[in-house]
Amino acid sequence: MSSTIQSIESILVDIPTIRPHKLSMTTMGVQSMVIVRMKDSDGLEGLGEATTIGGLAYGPESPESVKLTIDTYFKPQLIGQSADQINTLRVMLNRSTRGNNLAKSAIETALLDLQGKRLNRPVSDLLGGAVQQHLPVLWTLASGDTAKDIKEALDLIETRRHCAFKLKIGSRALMDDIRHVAAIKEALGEAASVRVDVNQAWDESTAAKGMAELQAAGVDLVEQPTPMKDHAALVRLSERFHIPILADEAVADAKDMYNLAAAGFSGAVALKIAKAGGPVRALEQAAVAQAAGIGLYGGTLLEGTIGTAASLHAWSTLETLHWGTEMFGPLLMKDDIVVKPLNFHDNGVDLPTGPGLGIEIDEDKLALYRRKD
Ligand code: MUC
Ligand code: MG
Repeated sequence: MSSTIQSIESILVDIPTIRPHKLSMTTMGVQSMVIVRMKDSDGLEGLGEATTIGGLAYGPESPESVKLTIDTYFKPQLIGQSADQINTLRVMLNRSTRGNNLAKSAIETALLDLQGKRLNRPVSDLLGGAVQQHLPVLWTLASGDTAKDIKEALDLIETRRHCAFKLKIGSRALMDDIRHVAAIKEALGEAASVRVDVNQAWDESTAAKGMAELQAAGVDLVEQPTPMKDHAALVRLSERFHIPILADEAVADAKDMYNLAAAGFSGAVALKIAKAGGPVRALEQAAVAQAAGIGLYGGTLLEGTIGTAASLHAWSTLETLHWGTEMFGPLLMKDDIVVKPLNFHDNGVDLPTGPGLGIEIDEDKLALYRRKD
């Protein structure tokens, strides 16, 4: 007899960041996550996480709305169902609920963790097996201060924690941003890869000027320069410049990926389990991108360790991550709610081992950081 879902708890957790993290749409001083604890009739527990950036600044779901969606809409449908029928449960939630992919991702992650624990296999095995055990991870420089960013990067290069950097730009005047990026690229030199993320802040003509300048400065990749819904602008810019574009907000799932590729886009895509609605859906998107010759990149919404581990299990099954990953979320936070943090070293991170996600909650830390009503 298969086990059934007995209980689902969703917990809001707030952890301060190590420094202000400045993006074009918000500055983060704290990261808020929803942690899902799903128990089955055998007493096993699956963990899931949903995270976003800056409340409602980044996308239409907030941590609070994710909690409400899970508690009010998903929980009554899921309790009593077979916990191992992950595809059936995904179809059920997709039929009953439009969108809300962050909440769906947290549930799919908890189901995968539970299944892995039941079968005594890591989540990567449930997804076909890991091709790589150590994944490259970049770091985002987003203090907003050029000298501070250079110092931060040089320290990280020295300790071999990271050798690739993403700079968050788009909130200042174009040439101020360009000077900031060019100074950092010059200080770090050829050995470090420097990329930028504009988070949709430019219109197409600003993007054209910006991309020409960034190309000349030796930047490797420009992420989401223009508004997410303007696929035509991304296509035109990708035809016009040889510096590649990374599509992020423009592409949430396999269907978006197909539409953008069919419109003629070339470049790369940031896969995110949260955008797609879970690790399995993110890998469907990866398959479409691969078929269209679009480069892969393991993206984050700055998840904590649970969401980061779930993403790593998915990305580890991909043969090639052309642009590596940015799964550094736990390092941006001052503390963690797990017993054994992920092991970041040699410009990357180890895939956690053990059944399920390979992650265990630290109950004291969870009690400390959970939001008090
Ligand atoms: C984004 O848009 O890519 C990923 C890294 C980071 O610093 O912000 C996120 C979101
Ligand atoms: Mg981005």
